[in-house]
Amino acid sequence: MSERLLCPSLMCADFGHLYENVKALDEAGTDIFHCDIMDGTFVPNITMGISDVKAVKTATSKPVDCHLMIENPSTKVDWFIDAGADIIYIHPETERFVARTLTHIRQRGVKAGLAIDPDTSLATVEEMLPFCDYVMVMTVNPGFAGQKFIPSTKDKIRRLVQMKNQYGFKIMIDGACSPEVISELSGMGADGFVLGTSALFGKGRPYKELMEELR
Ligand code: S6P
Ligand code: MG
Repeated sequence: MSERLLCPSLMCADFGHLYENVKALDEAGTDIFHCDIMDGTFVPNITMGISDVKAVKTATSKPVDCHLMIENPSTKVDWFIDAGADIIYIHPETERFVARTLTHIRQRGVKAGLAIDPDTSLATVEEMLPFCDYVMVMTVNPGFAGQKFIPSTKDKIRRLVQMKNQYGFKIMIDGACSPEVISELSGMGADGFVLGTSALFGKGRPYKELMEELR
């Protein structure tokens, strides 16, 4: 089994010491840094923004993703690409022309991803999959860290695993990724995990120790 991608969720980091946190997470073995971008409209919260993404990029040379939980992302993806994003996720519910926006992201030399909410059916996104480098299954409703895992999302992951070789995307999991969830979903064929409060932050233990245990 290939190594799974470990992606710390920086909205859970200590923003008073963001630079040092990113450095420590980089040394601890981060594969991809995950930045949650919210607009207070699509989801009832506001977290990181363009300046934060730029600040993260000064602290690491590892890939940085931007998970856009914002309405009409087609008008804003360039802001995040210009800030240095290496991967951009959009939500299908927020965009009129999803394939066009995913294609635009790729044409700018950035990997394109789709984030699928717990209540968004695979049937409604299947035609979008050929345009994706990553498909991120939300295992909580987007907006907040520290929520409970929604078990019904497992069936969607199982069905996506059967499609991933045909389309060539990686399956990422976002939300309540505890060590137990990571172990179970890795076994099912998920390729990577966003690490928040369930596995990495607020544990009072060094990131390196926790990430080595997860591997
Ligand atoms: C939620 C966001 C996520 C969270 C992450 C937190 O809207 O997209 O990336 O930051 O899920 O992880 P946890 O372990 O606290 O649920
Ligand atoms: Mg996220």
